[in-house]
Amino acid sequence: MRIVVLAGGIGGARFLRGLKQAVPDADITVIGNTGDDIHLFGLKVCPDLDTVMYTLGGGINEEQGWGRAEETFHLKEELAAYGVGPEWFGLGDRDFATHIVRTQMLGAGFPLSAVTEALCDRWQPGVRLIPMTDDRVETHVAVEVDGERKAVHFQEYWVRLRASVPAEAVVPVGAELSKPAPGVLEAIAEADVILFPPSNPIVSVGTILAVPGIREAIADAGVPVVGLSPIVGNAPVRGMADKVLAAVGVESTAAAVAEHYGSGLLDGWLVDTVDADAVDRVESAGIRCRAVPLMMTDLDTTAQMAREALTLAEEVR
Ligand code: GDP
Ligand code: FO1
Ligand code: CA
Repeated sequence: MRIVVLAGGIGGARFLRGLKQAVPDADITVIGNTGDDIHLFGLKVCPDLDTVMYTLGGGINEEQGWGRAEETFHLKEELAAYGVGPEWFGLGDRDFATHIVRTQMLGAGFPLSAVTEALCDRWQPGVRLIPMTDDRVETHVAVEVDGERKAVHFQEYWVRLRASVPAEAVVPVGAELSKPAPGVLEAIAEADVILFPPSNPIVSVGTILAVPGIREAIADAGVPVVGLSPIVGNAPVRGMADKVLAAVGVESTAAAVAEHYGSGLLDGWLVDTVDADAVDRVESAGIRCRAVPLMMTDLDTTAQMAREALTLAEEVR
């Protein structure tokens, strides 16, 4: 079975681990969000691609959900001693090596998709990980700080400001001119099923869908498209999805997120059992819906979520 998954960072990566356990012989292509990417210290950092690569490759810091296990921060401390920041972004020594290799290869002329493949040669994530695009796309968030309206990089909004001020707009800068990376449209066209993991619907899946051609390819693929809600009990399980959903006028409920994707894109939607009363509203929107446990507490529970998603896909096929 050929499965295409549109993934952000932690929510996408943890779901993928469950999917791999549920269907060990599946051919899984992951289209990764690169809107979170940021240039720091002259290096290109791709948080969501790395979170997927490290999580599936066994190198992730499990408690944190991002960054490397057994990490140290000597390089960051040395840079700070020179007064060189930003100090608010925690890049560790082991993680730095990934960004150095990536930046060196990009400088030599390799596209990000080829660089990602090379990095995955080491980590062997067991999926084909492709960035949504080889072009530069950067998610910016419009905020008002001290009466002044300005746009900040998504990482600055989330990591430095901790999403403490309302997001007034979310813009994937550069997306409209970007092209899907090689292999993205082909994977979608050849998929048997397309899954939206419980990733952030605005700044992860939404950014991937903002690359011209990807949304259309999914809608035209003619195969089941099934998503899992990242909103449980009217709140994100972690992160700032509530803030960025508010920026686009969508309430933080499992039903509203399904409606936001819409029946033109989604065939099936899983909500958590605590949101069982959302099922009727989602089905009225023309999207088949089931309530099942959606908390990725351990690998077996997550694998069961993946099986439920594939069962729903068979029902709508
Ligand atoms: P990020 O890039 O690291 O923010 O990761 P993603 O975009 O892939 O996923 C973030 C989303 O995952 C958040 O909106 C969370 O609510 C959601 N999430 C995290 N853990 C769980 C979980 O156990 N169950 C569900 N249903 N959603 C989760
Ligand atoms: N998230 C944080 O909350 N604080 C950090 O200092 C931080 C550093 C970091 C470094 C590398 C990396 O790949 C990810 C990192 N993240 C950090 C996570 C990441 O920026 C965000 O969780 C996601 O992009 C949110 O969607
Ligand atoms: Ca992310």
